[in-house]
Amino acid sequence: MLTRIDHIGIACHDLDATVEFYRATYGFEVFHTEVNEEQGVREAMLRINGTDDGGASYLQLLEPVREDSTVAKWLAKNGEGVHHIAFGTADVDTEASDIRDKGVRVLYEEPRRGSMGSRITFLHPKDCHGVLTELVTSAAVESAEH
Ligand code: V0V
Ligand code: CO
Repeated sequence: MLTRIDHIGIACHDLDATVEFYRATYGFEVFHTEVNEEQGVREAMLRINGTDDGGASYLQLLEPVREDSTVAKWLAKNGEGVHHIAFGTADVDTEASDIRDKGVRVLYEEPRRGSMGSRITFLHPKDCHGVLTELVTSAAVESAEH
């Protein structure tokens, strides 16, 4: 079951300037930042509905750290904007395999490391009516179950 919108990924050229826009305009603060070398991004997570009940969601601001990264390629073609949406689930492995069985291309054989220790995979946008779709199991869910 997909139970929530975990985050919306937004590609930007200048992470610091984009963080400042979201702070000055909406009052959103940075909850977490990291560099994900494998994905080729520097990211800031801005938490929304910031209660501790696990129901929070995030804006994930993404700046490429390599010219050959997926986000750099996307920015060169499209400019800044919404890059992907991510649905939260307690079990990314089962969701990914169920969705693969429906004929949708799941990009990774096994989920990979995502933001804040989560496990993530992606569905091909061409199989999802133009939306790059991520499935994510947060580290909090992982540690509660294992
Ligand atoms: C590409 N396309 C997209 C798209 N990226 N459509 C909607 N949204 C996107 N973000 C379309 C593109 O316009 C082309 O359509 C077609 O797909 C092929 O694209 P391409 O430019 O040739 O690029 P590819 O095929 O080399 O790569 C596209 C895929 C790649 C989706 C395979 O971006 C990928 O592997 N993405 C998953 C990883 C990722 O995005 N990581 C960054 C976020 P036309 O022109 O042929 O019609 S990392 C993250 O979210 C983390 C760490 C986290 O949440 O924790
Ligand atoms: Co993401």
